Amino acid sequence: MTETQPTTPAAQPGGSSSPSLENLLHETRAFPPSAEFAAQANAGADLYAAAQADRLGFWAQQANDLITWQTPFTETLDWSGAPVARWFADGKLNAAYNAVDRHVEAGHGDRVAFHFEGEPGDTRTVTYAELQREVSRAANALTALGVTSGDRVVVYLPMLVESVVAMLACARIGAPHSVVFGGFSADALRSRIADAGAKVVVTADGGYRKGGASALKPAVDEALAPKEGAPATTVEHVLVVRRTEQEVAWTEGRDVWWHDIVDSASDQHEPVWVEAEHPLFILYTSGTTGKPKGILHTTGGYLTQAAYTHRYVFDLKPESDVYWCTADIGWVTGHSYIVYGPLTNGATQVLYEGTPDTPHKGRWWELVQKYSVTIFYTAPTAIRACMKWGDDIPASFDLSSLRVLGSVGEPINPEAWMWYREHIGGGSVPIVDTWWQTETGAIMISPLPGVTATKPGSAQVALPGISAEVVDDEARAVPNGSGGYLVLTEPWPSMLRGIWGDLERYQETYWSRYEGLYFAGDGAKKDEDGDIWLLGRVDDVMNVSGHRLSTTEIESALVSNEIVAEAAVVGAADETTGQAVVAFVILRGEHADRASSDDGAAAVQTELRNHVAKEIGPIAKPKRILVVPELPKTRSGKIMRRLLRDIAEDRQVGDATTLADSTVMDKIAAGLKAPA
Ligand code: 6R9
Repeated sequence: MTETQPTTPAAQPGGSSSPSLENLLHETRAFPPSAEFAAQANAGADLYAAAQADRLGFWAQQANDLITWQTPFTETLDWSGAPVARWFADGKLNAAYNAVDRHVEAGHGDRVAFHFEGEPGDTRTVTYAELQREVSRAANALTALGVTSGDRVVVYLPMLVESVVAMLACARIGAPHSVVFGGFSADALRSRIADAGAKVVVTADGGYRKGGASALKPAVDEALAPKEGAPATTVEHVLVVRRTEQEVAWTEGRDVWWHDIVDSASDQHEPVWVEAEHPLFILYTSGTTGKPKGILHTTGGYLTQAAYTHRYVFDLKPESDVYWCTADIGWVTGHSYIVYGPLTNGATQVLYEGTPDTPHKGRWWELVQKYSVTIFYTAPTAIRACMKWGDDIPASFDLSSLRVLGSVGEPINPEAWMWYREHIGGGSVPIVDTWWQTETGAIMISPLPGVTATKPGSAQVALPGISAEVVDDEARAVPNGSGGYLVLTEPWPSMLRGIWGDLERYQETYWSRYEGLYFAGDGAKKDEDGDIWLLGRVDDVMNVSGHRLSTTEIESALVSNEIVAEAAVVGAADETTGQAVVAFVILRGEHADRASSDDGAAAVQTELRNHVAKEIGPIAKPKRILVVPELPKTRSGKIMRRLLRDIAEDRQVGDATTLADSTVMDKIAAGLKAPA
C-alpha cells in the first residue's frame, strides 16, 4: 500500500500572507463532559492515541470490529490511484446484511429498528426481524423487475419505512441507489435519472406534509415523459408505494404497485456479496453553479466510517438508546445517520414523516417525550426556528431522556448552540457539532461527547483517524488564532470515489487547488487552543477593506441581539472597500413591527450596526441592514446567499428554483419596495 501525502507541517508563526481574522468569536465558554458521562462513554482519549500511533491499523481495526466481512480484507488502503482511494479492497461484504441480517442472527430480531410516526399520527413499529423479511421481499421484487448488480435505481420517496427498505434492498442486490429528495421538481428528477441511467424508479403516490397529502407520482410521470431535446429514458419500471391513496395516473407495463409485488415476494433472499469498492450509492449535490454532481460512494470504507462515527460521536448504546435523526433520507445525513450508520450499529430509531410544526410547533418534542428519545441529531436552521417559536414550547414536554444532542449542516452560531443546550438539553446534555459533507460520506470533525470540552459554535477537532488542517493560500498550516481554508490531508475510508461519469471534474473540483490536499470549500479558523471553527463556504467569506470577514461570524453577532430571530449576511461588491457587508434580518415576534415605519427601521439599523461593532469590531458593521419577513432557503435548510447577493447588488434575482418556498424572494422584494 502507498501513501503519497505528506502530513501538513505544524502551525507556523503568522507570515504576512496569513489571513487576518483576529475579529472572530471572542467565545470563551467551554463545557467539559461530566464525570458520569465520561465514565460510561464509548470513546475515551485513548481513541486519539490509538489512531495517532497507527492510522491505517486503526481503520483496519474499526473495519474488523464494526463490520461483518464475508471475505476478510488483507489490504487497508491503496492510494496508488490517488485521488481515487481503494479501502479494504480485497474484502467482500454486503451492506444490507450488515445493517439487518446479522443483528437477527445475533439474537436481536425482536429489537425495534424503527418507531415510524406518520405526520397524520399513524404509527408503525418495525423490528429487525421484520425489517429483514421486508428487505428480502423488496430485493426479490427488484430482481423480478430485472434489476441486477450494478444497475442504478432512483428512489424518490417521502420519509417512510419503505424508503429505508428500498435503499437496503438495492444494497442487498448490489444495485447502487440514487435517492432524490421528494421535494425536488420533475425537472431535477429527470436530470438525475438521466445522469445515473436508472433502470427503475421507486416512488409513492404521495406523502403527508404540513397537514395535507402532497403528490409525488405525477412528478415521476412528468420526469419520464418524452421531452424534446432530452434523451429517451432508461427507466423500465416504476415501483409505487401506496401511502396517501391519492388518484394516480398509471402506465401499464411500466408501473407496478409495491403492495402487488413486494408483499407477495419470498421473504428469503441471499445477499449478493460485493467487493468493498463496489458502488453503494450515488447522491447528487448542487455545486455553486452548473449541473449537480453525482457523488459516488462505495461499500466497505463508507460503511466502516458511517458505523464508527455513529458509535463514537453519538456514544450509541444499541441496547438502551433511542436515536432520532431528523434529516430526510434525500440528503447524505439521512443516508449515513438514518440508514447505514445506525442500522449497522443495531440502533433503535424514530423515523418521522412530516414537518416539525404540524399539527403544532411542539411536534418534535412531543415525539422525544413519547419515545423517550436519548440521542437527537438535527440542523441549526431547525434549532433557530424553534428558538423563534419560543422557549415555552419545548418547556411543556418532558425531554429528560435526552443525553446527546447533535448538529449538522451549517455552522451553528453560539446563541443557537446555547439555546439548544439550555432548552432542549436541560443545561447539561453534551452537544456534538459535526462537520462533514456529502463528499466526505461521514462525520470528519466533531467533539467526542465523553472527551471534549465543548465550545458553543465550534466543531473543534478531527475525529481519531481523520486528518484536517487549516491552510493559507500557499497551503501552509495557519498558526493558532488565524483563519484560512479547511483541507483534509489524508485519505479517509468514506471519502467519495469520484463524480459519477466525470472523473476529471472530481480531480478539478477537490484536488486542484492544493497539490495532494482535499479542498473542502469551507473557510475555517483555528482558535488559540488549535480548535477548528467553521466559517461557512469560502464563497461566503467576505473581504472588506482587506479584512477577511465571515458571514457566519456577523450572523452570529446579529442573532445574539435580543431583537433578532434570524440573520443572513452577504458580501456585496463595493467601490471603496472591495466588498461591503449587507445583512438581512428577521426580527423576533414582539419586535416585528418596529421596522414598519421609516424612523423605526432607521433605529433598528443603528442599534444593530452598533451591536455588531461591539461584538466583533467596527470593520464588521453591516453597511446596510434590511429587515425581511423570511429568508430564502434550500430544501435542506441552507440559506441561498447568492439570491440575497443579487438583491444587495441591485441585480435581477437569479434562478430560485431550488428554494424550499419559491415565493420567498417575492415577499422579500415586496417589503423592500417600501421606502427604506
Ligand atoms: C452533512 C452535510 C456540506 C457543507 C459543508 C459546510 C456545511 C455541514 C457543518 C457545516 C459548519 C458544521 N456544514 N456541517 N458547516 N459546521 N457542523 O451537510 O452535507 O449537504 O454536502 O453540505 O455544509 O459548508 O461544506 P452537505
